[in-house]
Amino acid sequence: MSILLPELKSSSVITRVNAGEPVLSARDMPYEAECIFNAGVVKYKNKYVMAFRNDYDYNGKGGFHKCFIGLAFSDDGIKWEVNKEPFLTAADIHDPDVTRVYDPRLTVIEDLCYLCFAVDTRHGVRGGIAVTKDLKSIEVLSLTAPDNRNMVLFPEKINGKYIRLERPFPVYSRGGIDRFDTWISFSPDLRYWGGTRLLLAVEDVPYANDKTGPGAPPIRTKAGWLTLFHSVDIDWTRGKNGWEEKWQKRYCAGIMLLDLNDPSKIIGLYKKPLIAPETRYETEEGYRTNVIFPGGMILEENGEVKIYYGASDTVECLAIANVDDLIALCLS
Ligand code: BMA
Repeated sequence: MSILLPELKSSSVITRVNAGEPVLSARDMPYEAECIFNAGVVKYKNKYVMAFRNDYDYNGKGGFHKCFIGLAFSDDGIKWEVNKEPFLTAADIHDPDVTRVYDPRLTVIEDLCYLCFAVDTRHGVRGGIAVTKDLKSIEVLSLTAPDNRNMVLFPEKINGKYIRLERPFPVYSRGGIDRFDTWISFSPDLRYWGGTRLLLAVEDVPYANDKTGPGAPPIRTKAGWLTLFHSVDIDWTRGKNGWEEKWQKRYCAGIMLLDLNDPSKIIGLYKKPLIAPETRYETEEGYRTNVIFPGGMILEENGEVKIYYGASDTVECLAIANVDDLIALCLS
C-alpha cells in the first residue's frame, strides 16, 4: 500500500513549551521508571495535578512487564513534583482478573476528582471510573464491558446527566481490522451508563484511516465544548520505529467543538491535525515513534489553553494555544 497521509503538520496556533522538551519523564521519578506518558491533568485544590502512566521493566519484545499510575503536583503546570509512592496499581482495583492499569484521565466535578483509566484483564480491556477526595484513597465506581477504553468525563452534568466519551473496539463488525470510533454515553450516577451514540467516526476525520479516540476531558467555552481527540493513520510501508520491530501507526491530536446543551452534536471540527508528531521526542526518540496522545487540557483565566500529551509512549510534553484560536480552527 502506498503512503496514504505522508505530510501532517501541527497547526501554527500551537506552541510547544520548553521547545518540545518533556515536562515529565523517567528521569524525574523517585522510583523505577522507563516510560512516563499519557497523563491526565486538572486543577484541584489550588494545585495542578497530573496522573501519569509509568511502564517499566522492558520485556525485550516490544512491551513492559510492569505498569502503574503515578501522581505529580505543580504550582504552574510546568514544573512538577512527583509523589514518592504509586497512586494506583492493578492490585488496588481489587479484582483478580485485572493485570494492568494505565492511561489515566482526570476531571473535577462538583469538588470531587474523578479518574478514568484503562485496565487489561484476562477477559479483555475495560474502562474504569473512580472517585477521590484527597488524591490518596480512591473508590472504583464502574468498569465497562470489554473491549473499551480511553474514557473521559465532562466536567459538569448536562441536562441532569453525567457524560463520558469512550472508545469501544468492535473487531468483528468493522471488517476485522482496526476501525474504531469515538462514542458518547450518559449516566444518572456515574455507575450505570446508557443512551450510547456514535460521536466521531474514523471517516469523519480526513487525516485518520484507522481509529479515533477521546483525548482530554472537554472544556466549556462560549462557543461549545472544546474537545481534543486522538486520531490514528496506519501505513503498512512504515517499518521499524523506536524499540519495536514494527510500528506502522501515527497518532495525532485533533480538535472539535461539541454543542453545549447536546454534546452528542459536533458543531465544528478542524479538518487537519492540531498537533502532529514533529520534534525529536515525537518522531525519533522513544519506545514508539510518531505518537501524540493528548490526555489533559486546562483553560487559564487569560485564555491560554494548556494541552498535555504523551509523546512516543515515552515522555509527557506540553503545548499551549489561545482558546479563541482553537475555537476558530474548529469553525474554519
Ligand atoms: C493505544 C493505547 C495508548 C498508546 C497508543 C500508542 O492503543 O495503548 O496507551 O499510547 O496505543 O501506542
